[in-house]
Amino acid sequence: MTVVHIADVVDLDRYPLHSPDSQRCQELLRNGRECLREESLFVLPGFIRAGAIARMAAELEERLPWAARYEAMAGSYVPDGNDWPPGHPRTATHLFRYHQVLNYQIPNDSPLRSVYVWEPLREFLRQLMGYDTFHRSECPHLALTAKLAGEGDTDGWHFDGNDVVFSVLLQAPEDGGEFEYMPRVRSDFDENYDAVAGVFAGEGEGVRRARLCVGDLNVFHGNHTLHRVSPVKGGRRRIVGLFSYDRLPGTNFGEPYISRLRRDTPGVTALAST
Ligand SMILES: O=C(O)CCC(=O)C(=O)O
Ligand SMILES: [Fe+2]
Repeated sequence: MTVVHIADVVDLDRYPLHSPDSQRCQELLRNGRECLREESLFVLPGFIRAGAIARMAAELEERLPWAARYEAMAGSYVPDGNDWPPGHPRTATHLFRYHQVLNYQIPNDSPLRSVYVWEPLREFLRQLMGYDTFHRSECPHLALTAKLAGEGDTDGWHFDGNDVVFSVLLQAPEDGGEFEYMPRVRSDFDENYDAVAGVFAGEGEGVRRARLCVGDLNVFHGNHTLHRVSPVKGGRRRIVGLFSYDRLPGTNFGEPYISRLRRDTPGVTALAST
């Protein structure tokens, strides 16, 4: 097993998260909180060093034959158990299709995992979000995961079920695969269905397009911000690493998403999930 040194993976000169009291860290926290408040998106450019990115991308591409395939028309919301009338944004479905390398398929000595389990990053993100507690997910499938999107693959419009998503783009496609989002379209108090329906209808006013850059760490408020990844074009896959944390310890994503992955992926033996 190769020993991974975090200094070879994360640009510690630019992001000295191991020195949380440093002026630089405090400045990053201040700036990050403001970006999240105003834009719902905070980008740490060049967080991962170029050499490590190449290794991460290659490692994930190697696992493509065993990756789970997700391919479904799915809704934008985590189901709430209510019957919504036809035509309501809660009943709209969009195409989601990509390969997903699951947590248990990513080796322990992977540089991607070394970033995820790096304590200073978890603590920095906790402070950034202003949470009292902040834990890595314990889901065997989705705690640390990567999506690989080839020609035509896409993430449809959706809200995430958790508060924040942390992503690192590891390989950009030739074209397409853009991250599109409508910042804070809803809040805990107002679902703003008319605006959501407007986005679905392609009216797109207020929709932003971010061309994520390889190696940047993106912190994103996905629960209140409607977002999607437009269809990838060309032969080079879009590869993104996704880190999952939660305010509660021991989180496990479980069904129904995992059973869907299992159903769409002949030959994949997924671990039993809760
Ligand atoms: O691939 C991305 O950039 C975002 C993925 C995403 O929105 C998700 O996994 O929920
Ligand atoms: Fe998302």
